[in-house]
Amino acid sequence: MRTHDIIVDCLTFPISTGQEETRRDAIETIEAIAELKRRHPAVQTTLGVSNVSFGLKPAARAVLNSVFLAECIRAGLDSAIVHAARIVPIARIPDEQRQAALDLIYDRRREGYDPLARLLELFEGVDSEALKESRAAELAALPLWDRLKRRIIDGERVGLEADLDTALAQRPALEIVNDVLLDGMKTVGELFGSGQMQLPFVLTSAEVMKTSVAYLEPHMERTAEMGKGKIVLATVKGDVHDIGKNLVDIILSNNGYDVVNIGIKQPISSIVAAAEENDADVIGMSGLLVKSTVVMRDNLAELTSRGLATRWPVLLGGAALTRAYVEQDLASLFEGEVRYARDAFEGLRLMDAAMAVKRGEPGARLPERRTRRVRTTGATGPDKDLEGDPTARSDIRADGPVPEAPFLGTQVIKGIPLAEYAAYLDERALFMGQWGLKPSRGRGGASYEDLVETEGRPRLRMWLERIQTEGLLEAAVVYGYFPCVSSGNELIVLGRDSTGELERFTFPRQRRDRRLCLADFFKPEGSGQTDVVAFQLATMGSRISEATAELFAKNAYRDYLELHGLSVQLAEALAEYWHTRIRRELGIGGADPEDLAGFFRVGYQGARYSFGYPACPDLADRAKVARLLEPSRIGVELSEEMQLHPEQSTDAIVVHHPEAKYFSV
Ligand code: B12
Repeated sequence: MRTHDIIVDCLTFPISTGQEETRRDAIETIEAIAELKRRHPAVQTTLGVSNVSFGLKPAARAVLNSVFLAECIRAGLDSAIVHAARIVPIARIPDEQRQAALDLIYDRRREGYDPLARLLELFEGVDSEALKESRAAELAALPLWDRLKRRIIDGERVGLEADLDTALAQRPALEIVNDVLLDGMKTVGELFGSGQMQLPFVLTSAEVMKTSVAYLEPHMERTAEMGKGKIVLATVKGDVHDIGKNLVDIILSNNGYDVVNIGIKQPISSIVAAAEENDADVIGMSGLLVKSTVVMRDNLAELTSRGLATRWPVLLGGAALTRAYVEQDLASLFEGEVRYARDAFEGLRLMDAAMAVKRGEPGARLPERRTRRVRTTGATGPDKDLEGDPTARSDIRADGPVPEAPFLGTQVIKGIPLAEYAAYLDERALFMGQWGLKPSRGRGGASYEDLVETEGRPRLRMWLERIQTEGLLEAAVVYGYFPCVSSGNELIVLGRDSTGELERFTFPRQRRDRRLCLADFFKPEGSGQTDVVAFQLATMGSRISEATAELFAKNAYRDYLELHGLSVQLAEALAEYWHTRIRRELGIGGADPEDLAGFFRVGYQGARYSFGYPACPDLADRAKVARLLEPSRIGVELSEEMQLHPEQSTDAIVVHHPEAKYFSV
């Protein structure tokens, strides 16, 4: 039996009886879980949670069970037996109830205070239904204007229209938007900025904002001073990344700005035309590719040469940019104002500042540009490490065995069931990276684990079920094995009979450290041996792209973010799964790790390098991969900009060498 197949039920007992001998039972359970996981990390644990609250009223049980479950998870609990519908998200439990439950769990009695008595008192006369209603009642008890603002902050729609009707009878629609609703969005921005609110909730707030504005719009008179300002937003030429720009659109438009979102792959001529046509106040450009940073520089140069540099302040955002590159390097070439925005909320702050400047508000200005600190000490004279032959091989072993490929040439696999690769989904990348479930900053806020439990996993289950029933995934792979040899920094891909050159890749070599280069992982030409290389290309198909675009168009912001994020992480999961399969086919899967975390740490033999990443940065190489694999057979095309369509697609070169790991050049 394998250790990780053992599941220990840690058991717990009611702490709700008031008897002295049961007071520490929850603490004992939590400590037992932690100790068991410390001594035997691979052994799994489980727990029937609700026993802890036996005898209490249902409403009090829901709170105590939820808080206890969260504490057990923190201690390392792997699984639990609970009634999911009766577990309340920690973030939604009022502070005093959560505190009383925690005090009861950890037996924090003191003179004049018994947490059990406190909990009973708090739930005096409260039943489960009442608990649900209490939040609604709390909201209803607020004065109208506070209530409307609260609705935006909490993303609470039920009863929204009635409140807006009452509001309309008292104040003009425009005033309601500007003074009340936007004030709510401002609080949302502050909560996000201080780390107390996560992206999905921000988007739910934005949805309620959008619904409110749409409801009020027919009552608004169009006046010149109506808009707070206008921005033209585009992803630059050659770049297909949409989601970041669209998030900026959502945040700005629901904070009162007019956004003209002209889409992806936009040349500067179209951006300028849209800005002129719409009489924009600001231009925003987005781009995730390294190449886009150069396109943005050219765009700024074009604005300068056309005498338009000072006409619009320019905001830039996207993964490959850095603050110093924008605010120092690009700013020094640009006669107008240019600023970097790390995220959509920084974009909002910059937009506020730019508009204040434009309105001539006293003291208004854009934030100071931030530049690099200049190094005063350091290397003088030539760097010894950089000397020598730029193609000299590293110390990578060249005498290892060559695995036998199961076939030579390519194969197409369509309709891969989700169940086969779903296990390779990197949940952390999904929840934190894509869905923005980052732990709340400050004491008492939701931890990452709380968020995963209350928001991440339930939503993930919902989406996985939905994409299955709606048939949104068309997972497919094309992959192949080819004979090959290396020559200096080059990898030469050969025809089936090991003769005739099909493609030649030139990879960069580290200029220091081990002087690694991808070519070193393959047998050198003239060694008398031919090596084998695999290429793979995985896609989620186009239906999922269409479904995400529909959600954005419908202003279903949170759903849009979640489905898009999930679809891109599933593309990664499929690629990871296929790499596992290639290792198995090559007979080198024996070193595979036992757990998923090991996979994400590349704890297996060989590595999968995606083009565009540091070891093989040249995106033009994707054309060679496309010639080798012919991905049109699975409905994938490579665009002129070297991007695969549909976007949820990824390609890679797969290396079998035991020393192959990720490295930067
Ligand atoms: C998820 C991801 C993928 C997914 C989905 C890609 C997609 N279409 O969205 C998958 C797995 C499919 C993928 C594939 C590829 N990827 Co990719 N990917 C990423 C990753 C990890 C996250 C991108 C993301 O979704 N971010 C979330 C969004 C919401 O953030 P954002 O766009 O940055 O926007 C926010 C801010 O930047 C800012 N912002 C953005 N624009 C603007 C504009 C204005 C005006 C303002 C104010 C603010 C602002 O506000 C936004 C919201 O807060 C990035 C690395 C990274 N850290 O960004 C690499 C990255 C973009 N990918 C990269 C590469 C190389 C690829 C591939 C080419 C790899 C391959 N060979 O297969 C392919 C290309 C895909 C294709 N179709 O051809 C490189 C690109 C660098 C380069 N060489 O050019 C990156 C940068 C990784 C890296 N470090 O090298 N990728």
